[in-house]
Amino acid sequence: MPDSALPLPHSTTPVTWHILGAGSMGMLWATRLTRAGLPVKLILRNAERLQAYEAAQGLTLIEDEDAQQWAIRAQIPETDEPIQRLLVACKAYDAEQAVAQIAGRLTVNAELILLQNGLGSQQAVAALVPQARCLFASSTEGAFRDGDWRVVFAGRGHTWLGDTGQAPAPAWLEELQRSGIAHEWSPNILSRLWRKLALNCAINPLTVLHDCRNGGLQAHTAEVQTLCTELASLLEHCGQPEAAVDLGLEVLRVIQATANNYSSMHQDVAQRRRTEISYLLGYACEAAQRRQFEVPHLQQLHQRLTRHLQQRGLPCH
Ligand code: NAD
Ligand code: KPL
Repeated sequence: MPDSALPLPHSTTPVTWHILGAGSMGMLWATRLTRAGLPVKLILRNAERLQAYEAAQGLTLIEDEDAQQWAIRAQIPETDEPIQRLLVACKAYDAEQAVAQIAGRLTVNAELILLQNGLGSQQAVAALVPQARCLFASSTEGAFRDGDWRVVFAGRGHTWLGDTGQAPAPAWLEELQRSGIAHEWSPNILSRLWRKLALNCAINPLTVLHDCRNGGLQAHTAEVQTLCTELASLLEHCGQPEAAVDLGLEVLRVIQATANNYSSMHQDVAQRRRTEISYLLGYACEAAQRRQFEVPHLQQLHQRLTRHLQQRGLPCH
């Protein structure tokens, strides 16, 4: 057989990672994927943000006090280019609307990775794009912005990814490995998300109401444990018994291990940013109501937090 008739080697052009939302988590993923040589494109809110980004000439990742800038390509939602793989890195309250803006660009085999904390936004996005495969993620990594287009990798952690449809893990998880993004495929991602939601419900609102670091809750353990007991019953009632196991113990462990930190909700309130309350405490209370399951302490906590936010002129949803 002449050379020209040999089959061509299988083409392995990597799929572009489109990243919707260039905030803390979006930048953290974008810079690490780029560093590994993978194609990445940021989707920014509008032409004004794109212009500001272009003036900055890239994203800066600060890791172990070392800052490196990465010139990653960026575009606006209206760009006429198909999207096959999309990391949704907006806050829970922005995710649905942000995905709606680019829904027309998704290919038939598109995959979305939803990085939002809490629950509720993922289901809303999945319902919006039923043709796409939506993977849910839960992350314990920590990052914050110390300036426009700059992200500080503040806490090493782990990201669990999974498919509520029980489909197998995608082959591109290898790209996360190559990028140094610590991760694991989770066959029961909903259980992980519920567990994290319960942890956040037991800790974050109380740190706001008592205006304290996580460790400050050591002075309120009875209140924390009452919430944990109610949350554990709710998890069992919602078909998530695994997520309920030793919840109270883990909450106390997290309070101790993160004693010096301010919870993410405390930081949001201190910086007068909108919180993700509706996707944490709000979601838990609604789930209970749908099942006519009584959660008086969670409901009272939700009301206290709502009042607290209203009094400070912050959104309470
Ligand atoms: P962030 O506010 O830093 O970033 C969100 C970004 O999305 C912002 O830049 C915003 O402008 C952008 N955005 C919103 N709507 C958009 C739209 N329509 N088009 C384009 N961009 C849009 O938030 P974050 O801290 O990165 O958090 C993202 C999610 O990850 C949250 O649900 C959060 O709870 C979760 N999370 C964050 C951390 C962390 O350490 N930051 C850790 C674990 C989980
Ligand atoms: O995840 C957290 C947060 O602050 O959002 C912890 C540290 C677990 C407290 O709930």
